[in-house]
Amino acid sequence: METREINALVDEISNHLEKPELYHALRVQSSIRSITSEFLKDRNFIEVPPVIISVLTDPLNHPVFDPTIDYYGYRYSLTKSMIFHKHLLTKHFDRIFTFSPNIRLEEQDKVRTGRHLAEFTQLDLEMKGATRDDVISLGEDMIDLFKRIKKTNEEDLKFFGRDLRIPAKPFKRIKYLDAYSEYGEDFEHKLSSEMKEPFWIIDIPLEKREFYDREDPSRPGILVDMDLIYPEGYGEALSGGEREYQLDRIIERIHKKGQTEEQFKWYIEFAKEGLNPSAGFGIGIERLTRFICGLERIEDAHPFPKIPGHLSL
Ligand code: ASN
Repeated sequence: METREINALVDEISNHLEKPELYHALRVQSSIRSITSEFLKDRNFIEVPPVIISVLTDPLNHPVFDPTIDYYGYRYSLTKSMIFHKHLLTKHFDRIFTFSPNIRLEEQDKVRTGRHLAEFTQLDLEMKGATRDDVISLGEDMIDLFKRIKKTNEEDLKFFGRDLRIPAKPFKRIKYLDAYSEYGEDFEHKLSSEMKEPFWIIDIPLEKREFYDREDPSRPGILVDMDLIYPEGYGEALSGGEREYQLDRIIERIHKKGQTEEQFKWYIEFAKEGLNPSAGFGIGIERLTRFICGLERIEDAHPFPKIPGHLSL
């Protein structure tokens, strides 16, 4: 890389770090971290440290580049999400959460969307024996953090001119297939732009999600899971659901996705020992910051944003 290019990048980073938008957004983000963490600890969740490299990580439902590290002859992936670690933990802990750095080296279609970072933090949680309804109401109660943010970060929201609305509970639930038939392929974006309050998309079809979300035994092909979507066009906030925990179901679902048992051999071995029913979700911290502050682009919610396709520090 030429010195000229390095200097341009150094200038770009310095300008970004000086932006008042970043300063105010990070103050809000700092409150989000402490308020959500306090909220969960009050409900008997234990915070666990994140896993950064592992022999097992989320396959995701969309293609990304897969960075791996060869270490003493073993192949580790960088964490795309801690979904499997969360599920394994529910064997020994009733309720856990973690602020988990996720690396998702997105492809060309996610370059400069204003919503994607190749490195972000997800507040990921899981509850043993919980149902989707349990985690939906937990999510709705957690969103009450808006009330505290409005007080604690009054100055910051004033800077952004953001009049943050406190959503009424329960949030609206819309079935995936209903949304699809009314609004077509692009339903998430259309509904998000139209709505004034966050809403749930539930009952996502099996082929649209990873193998670990639980298929409803009474409605084959439909999962007991959900996404929370922000209003005003901000798009997806969180995703989660109930989990497959029985060995035969897990194996069947891996095959249905066209994936191999070899890919998930670690998880399968744990499933042979027995896994618990559980449910949980993960919410992106930078996207939450973006929504609360009303930021146009997610870059302003991170001091060193990894914008897909763009060189960053
Ligand atoms: N955290 C999500 C969940 O709990 C999974 C993901 O990030 N892909 O379902």
